[in-house]
Amino acid sequence: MTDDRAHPNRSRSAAAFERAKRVLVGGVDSPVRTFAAVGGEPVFIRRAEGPNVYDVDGNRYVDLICSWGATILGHAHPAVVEAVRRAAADGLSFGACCEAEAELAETIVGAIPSMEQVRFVSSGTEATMSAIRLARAATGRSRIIKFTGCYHGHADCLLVAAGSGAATLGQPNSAGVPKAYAEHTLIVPYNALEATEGVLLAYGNDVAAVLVEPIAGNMGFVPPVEGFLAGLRELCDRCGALLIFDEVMTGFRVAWGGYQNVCGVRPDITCLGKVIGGGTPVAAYGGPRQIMRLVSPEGPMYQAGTLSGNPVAMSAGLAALRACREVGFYDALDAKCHMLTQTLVQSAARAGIAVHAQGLGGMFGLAFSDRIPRNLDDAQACDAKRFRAFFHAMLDRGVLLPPSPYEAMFITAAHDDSAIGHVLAAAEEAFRSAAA
Ligand code: HOZ
Repeated sequence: MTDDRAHPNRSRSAAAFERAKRVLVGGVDSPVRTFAAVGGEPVFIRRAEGPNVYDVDGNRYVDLICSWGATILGHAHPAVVEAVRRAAADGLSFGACCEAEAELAETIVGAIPSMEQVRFVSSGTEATMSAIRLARAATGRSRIIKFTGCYHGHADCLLVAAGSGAATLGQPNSAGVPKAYAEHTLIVPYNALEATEGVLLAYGNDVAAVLVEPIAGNMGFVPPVEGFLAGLRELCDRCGALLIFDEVMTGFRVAWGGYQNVCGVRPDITCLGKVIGGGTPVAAYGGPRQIMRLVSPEGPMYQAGTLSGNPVAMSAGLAALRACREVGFYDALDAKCHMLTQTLVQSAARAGIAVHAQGLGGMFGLAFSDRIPRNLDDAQACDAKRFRAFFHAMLDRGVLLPPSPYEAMFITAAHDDSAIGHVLAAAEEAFRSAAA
């Protein structure tokens, strides 16, 4: 680690933040970008390439945010950039049908057996919001079950006991959500199958859907315990509720298709986002034809969007998935992730810090705790103060982590030995500094 990396100059970022704060709420367009949980001010990114982002002061960071998981090939991947360039030259938006929509949908349904049809939207929030509407349309029921600490975007009924920025900023139940909307959302701790059964039995006739992140990625990285997802499937079947997997983060991120291809549990509806857009604003929901035919124009459930299926975004998504489909892509990513997480744990132990790291594919979490987190209570019991110290020590050494202990971290195919080596060398010093 060279000395010039310690205490880098970030004066232009500071000025950019001052300027932004005058006209943007809190200086940001999404609360997860503030440094509220770690202290200090956000770095402003000027450009990104491969595993790195460069701030407006010219500092380089190995990026472990990776657009919250969206960039799986690395930043500005030549194939994706070229696809975007070509598509853009033919027109940025039509608001009319284009062939790339069906092509991307074919790729998705070819990868995910539970999905026969897809509807593209522009954000994960739209995907989950629409999936719930669809479940309600399909069942004629109102209530949904969601798990504490899971985050499914910012639709009213989902901002209840929410993770991600809502947990980070202490706003798990948002202001502005009418009580009547929130009342339709029943809350259960993540990984608590018995509690889910209790709630389903109590409200069974009125539960439209159980909505779950098959790996929770908004309270760190919390995998399902053995039998949890299969148990949810069985409970939903028993009670006539639909099972919705929010794979906005895990879809094409932890494995080709998503986590459902790993765990073998088939949801009724799947939500996707992030990777399927190759870094552009694309999300989707989908499922069997028999459920999807309820969506307008075939059915009575209305949902629409000017930029849905946008030609540039579809082309970016196609280029990204084409590269991910290469043989060995996810095995290589997973091996790298495994090596990274194991070495980080050893490094923390050398500094006398208890850290649990878990990951799959290109997604992982670091929990500053002496026990493996299984739910939000466990995540909240992690040492936030130590995470803060670690975050800044890493930032000063050229590694950009999500500025919250409640977020998952990501690597990409472009995180080569040199980038991973840089992260590990920085972490060796950062753990020591956080232990002090
Ligand atoms: N969903 C992402 C966090 N887990 C970040 C997107 C955002 O809220 O800006």
